[in-house]
Amino acid sequence: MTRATSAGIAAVLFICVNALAGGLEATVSTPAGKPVEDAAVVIEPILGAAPKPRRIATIEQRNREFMPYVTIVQTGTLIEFPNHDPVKHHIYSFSPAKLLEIKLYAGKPVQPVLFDKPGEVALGCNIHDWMEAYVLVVNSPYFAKTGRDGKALIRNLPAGHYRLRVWHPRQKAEGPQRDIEIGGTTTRLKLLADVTPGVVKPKPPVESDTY
Ligand SMILES: [Cu+2]
Repeated sequence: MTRATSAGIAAVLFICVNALAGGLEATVSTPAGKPVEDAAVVIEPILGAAPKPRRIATIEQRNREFMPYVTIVQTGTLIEFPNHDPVKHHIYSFSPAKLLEIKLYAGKPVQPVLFDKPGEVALGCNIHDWMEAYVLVVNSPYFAKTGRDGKALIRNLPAGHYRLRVWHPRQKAEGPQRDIEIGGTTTRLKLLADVTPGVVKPKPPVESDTY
């Protein structure tokens, strides 16, 4: 095969893949119609295995908070926990999907942490009670998190059958899963999540922090 022919085949394949890729734009709101931020919109392929996770995710500690508040990863993803603060953190999880403890540390822990079971993981810090973050581990690479406007966009979805779920750390109950069909265009859906309002926990001034 000449180089020109293989380049031609590659171009055709690229066009075909594009033609079969679709997207999902979901808008998540409360039953009262308020946009829900930090909701996970996840779709899992019903048939066939999902591609393996490729990236390393990061949950930073900055200004004595976890950033971000919600992280969604595919099962098998490594997460790093760099501490950018001048004080130490001591982070933990008692969640069955991932038991975790990184004892008092500064800077970047040597080893990233493998999240190898699907489920919800609640993170806290032994030193700073108000620090709170969540990881949702899912058996799919196709997910997005809603912004302040309640919108989440999942791009480049291979056409096919998927099961859709919406999750939020403060949801009163997880909504029903539903099956959706993704074609060559963007599917737009309005979804509901009944969540309790966030509570701002008291955070003492930096000067009082001796760690
Ligand atoms: Cu801390």
